[in-house]
Amino acid sequence: MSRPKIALIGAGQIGGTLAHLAGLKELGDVVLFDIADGTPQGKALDIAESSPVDGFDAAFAGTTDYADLAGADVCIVTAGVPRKPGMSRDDLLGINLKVMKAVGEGIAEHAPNAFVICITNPLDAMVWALREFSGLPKNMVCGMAGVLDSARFRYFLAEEFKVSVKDVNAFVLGGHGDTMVPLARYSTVGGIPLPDLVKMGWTTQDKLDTIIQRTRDGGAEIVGLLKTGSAFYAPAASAIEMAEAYLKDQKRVLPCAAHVEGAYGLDGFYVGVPTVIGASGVEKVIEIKFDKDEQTMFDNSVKAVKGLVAACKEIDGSLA
Ligand code: A3D
Repeated sequence: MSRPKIALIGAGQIGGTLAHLAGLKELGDVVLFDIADGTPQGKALDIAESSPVDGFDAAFAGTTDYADLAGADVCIVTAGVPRKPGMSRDDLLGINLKVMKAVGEGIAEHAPNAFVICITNPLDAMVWALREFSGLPKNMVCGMAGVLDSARFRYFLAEEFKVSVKDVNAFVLGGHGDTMVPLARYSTVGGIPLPDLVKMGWTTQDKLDTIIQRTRDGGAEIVGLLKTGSAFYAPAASAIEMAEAYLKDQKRVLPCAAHVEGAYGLDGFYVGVPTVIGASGVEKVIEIKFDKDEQTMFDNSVKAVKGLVAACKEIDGSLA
């Protein structure tokens, strides 16, 4: 049986890290695609040369030709431009929308059976546009944001409680932006929900509020430190978790930007929700009950994403 084929569209900071992680985890053979000739080839060769040291078997190729995506089982899309200090994710919309058109058409022609994970920002609008341009089934196209936002929340909570990150679970839903919705009620340390931990006196509501705000600002904090680009290690690890769930039919419960039709009162729209990811892609959207405040935050987030989708339709008439 041949190995799965993983196509990474965009061989920049996240693309290169994705390729390295896919190799280390022996998820399959990797093709790196980019328009910057030399970058995908150079990164592919560099990672391949690390394989004898780390002892993993996988083929790595770099290309500027969409035809080399042929037969890919998974496509992870990071093509486009990242944020610089002072830029919001939404500032990237116009440039990255054009990139999604080229990428969507390339995937439709050469890898129509792939499970597609979009990372390019502004995430919720770009994954919607990528699905529209590619025409792939809606359950086979999703966006990575919730796993990353939840990982940031989990890390900050583990630091606050001085416990292992392994014992902290957290859910961040909604759009990937300033309006994201960290859900304290559904987040736990050793199975104990955060509001109970406040009642037990293990932390204070003020500290929890600060952590929630830091989670919302998590991407900007890294952009501010790096100055030349945005986060890439944690985003890559998060997308690899989703790809692995698909390739190994793990039925993982992961928050991701999924096409939601019916649930949450939405009528065909990409936004961050809890999902089950397995061999059929996004197999289920889990509808949880919000309390009043959570519902307000979620509605706010949906409104922001709808605004971005409307802006996409204005820029590219074929999407209207
Ligand atoms: P970067 O290192 O600049 O890599 C992007 C790559 O895309 C570059 O190598 C470009 O040459 C390439 N590229 C540009 N246009 C095209 C095209 N038309 N076809 C193919 N390749 C192209 O950026 P990065 O890897 O740091 O980030 C990639 C994207 O991910 C950006 O849009 C970021 O904003 C986004 N991002 C999203 C998250 C989420 O949580 C959703 C987190 C971090 C970054």
